[in-house]
Amino acid sequence: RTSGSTTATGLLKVVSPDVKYEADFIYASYPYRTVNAVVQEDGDVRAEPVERLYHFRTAVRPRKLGLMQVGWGGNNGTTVTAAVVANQQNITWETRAQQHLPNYNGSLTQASTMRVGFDAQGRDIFVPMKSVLPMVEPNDIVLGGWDISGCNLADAMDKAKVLEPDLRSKLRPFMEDMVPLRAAFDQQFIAKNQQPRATNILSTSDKGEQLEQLRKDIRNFKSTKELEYVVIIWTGNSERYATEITGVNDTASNLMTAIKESHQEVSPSTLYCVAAILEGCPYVNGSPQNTFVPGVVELARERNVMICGDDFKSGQTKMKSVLVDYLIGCGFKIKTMVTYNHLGNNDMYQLTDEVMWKPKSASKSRVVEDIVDSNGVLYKGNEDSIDHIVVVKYVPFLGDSKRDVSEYTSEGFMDGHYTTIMHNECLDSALCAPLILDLAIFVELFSRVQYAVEEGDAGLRKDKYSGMETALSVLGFYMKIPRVPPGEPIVSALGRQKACIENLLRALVGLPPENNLLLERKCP
Ligand code: NAI
Ligand code: DG6
Repeated sequence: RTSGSTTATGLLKVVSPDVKYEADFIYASYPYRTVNAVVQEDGDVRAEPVERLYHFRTAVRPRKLGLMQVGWGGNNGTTVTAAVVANQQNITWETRAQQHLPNYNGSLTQASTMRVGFDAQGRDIFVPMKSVLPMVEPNDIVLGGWDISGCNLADAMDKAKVLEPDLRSKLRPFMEDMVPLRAAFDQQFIAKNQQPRATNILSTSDKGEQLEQLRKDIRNFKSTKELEYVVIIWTGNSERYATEITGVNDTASNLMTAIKESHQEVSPSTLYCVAAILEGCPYVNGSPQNTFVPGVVELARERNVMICGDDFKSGQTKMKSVLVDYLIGCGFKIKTMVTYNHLGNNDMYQLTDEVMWKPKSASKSRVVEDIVDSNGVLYKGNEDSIDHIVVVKYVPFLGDSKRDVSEYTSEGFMDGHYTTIMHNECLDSALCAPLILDLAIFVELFSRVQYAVEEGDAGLRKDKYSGMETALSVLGFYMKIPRVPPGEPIVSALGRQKACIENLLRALVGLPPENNLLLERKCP
């Protein structure tokens, strides 16, 4: 390798009059430069650069973090747990190919780096992402959660068949005492084929009582494990949509009444989420259902608790949000995207139910809309769109091994066709598990961030520090359909999403956004 770039192993410390590292907080003043644009009647655009001065302060000390997974005994839940235990205990395992060491590959916080700048010799200096700001170590996360299945985590991990047998048998002694809490269950919301699993459910079907029990579970987990902060992540089965009804789930207070009255359109996932919010715990929705009905969004804002969703973006969709951005970004007019995948895990089994498939199908289909809309040169209006086909099939023999085949056909120069065919094979849950850990780590970090802001010309001044907006769109990188605060456009392109995370981390320590200009070399 000849690039000469270096990845430093220590912590990043920024030296600048705009940045102060104190015992409790890191303070950074950050000029945010953006552009106000107006399309005029004649089609011309008036663009006006504007600047705001942000003052960030980030609490220095990561808190002792608990992660409660809803669906702890599923493929994702057990894979997350197994990986944390294997890393904590430094468990190695053999396959016929080699001996393996535990790691957190696939995680941005643990396995990616960020460019800081040039050194005196003109070499790029990188640092691990986790050394930019103090973050919780995944080995220190305390795990727990609920599942409708009462299997202990060792048995559940064996059933999931994601990890190698040698590793599973070494993990067994550490995981067989881990048993999920009883779950809030409503058979109306998941497929009938899941009902045989439902052996570990709360004894009451009254939703008000279920909510109280879930709140108690969170408080018990926090106190018995002596935790300072708990994040709750839904990695349960993908539910059907709840019907959004005026007077039922449209406002926070109507939703609370609907829960008390055990209204049939309050889903279990909404109950977990409301329990989390009322206990001041952020909630991440890893599936596509509408857990975040308007009443939940309002409640989260009222209580200032972060929410993040919807539906983990782990495999084919992630690739899609790279490839479509690349093709359209380079001026190719994609005409067809035919994307297909098959696998045989429990998640896919339950998606064979047409009603449950609906939200997942919508989630997988909508993921490139904003990228298409961003190029009105190629796509002229709503009728001019892509034939986007999404097919999934259940193939039991393959278990968690997922295969996806995608074909993209675009019109290139003078309408010459450009066809790309891709085949990926992966372990569905091994792709998703690091995202769950990253989400817990980032949510904990961003809940330690506060800001004040001033904008001279606009007369904007927010002197008192406050937390970020509760819909954590900065984590859109991890989501098929990112939840955004009111008025913020959805961004799906993976590169833009990753840049958003990196540039926010940079801003919090007073570094300018990475602009890739390298002007000091081009125009010295
Ligand atoms: P899984 O089917 O193995 O696990 C789901 C678990 O949720 C099961 O153990 C089930 O018993 C439990 N469960 C169902 N309803 C529950 C309730 N009301 N309360 C508590 N537990 C409940 O599925 P897997 O593969 O772990 O995926 C989990 C979720 O993550 C699915 O909704 C899936 O669509 C979503 N997802 C997964 C991705 C991946 O790459 N693995 C990517 C995107 C989303
Ligand atoms: C069917 O594809 C099963 C789904 O749950 C997916 O595994 C999951 O949504 C991941 O989807 P993608 O499109 O990111 O690979």
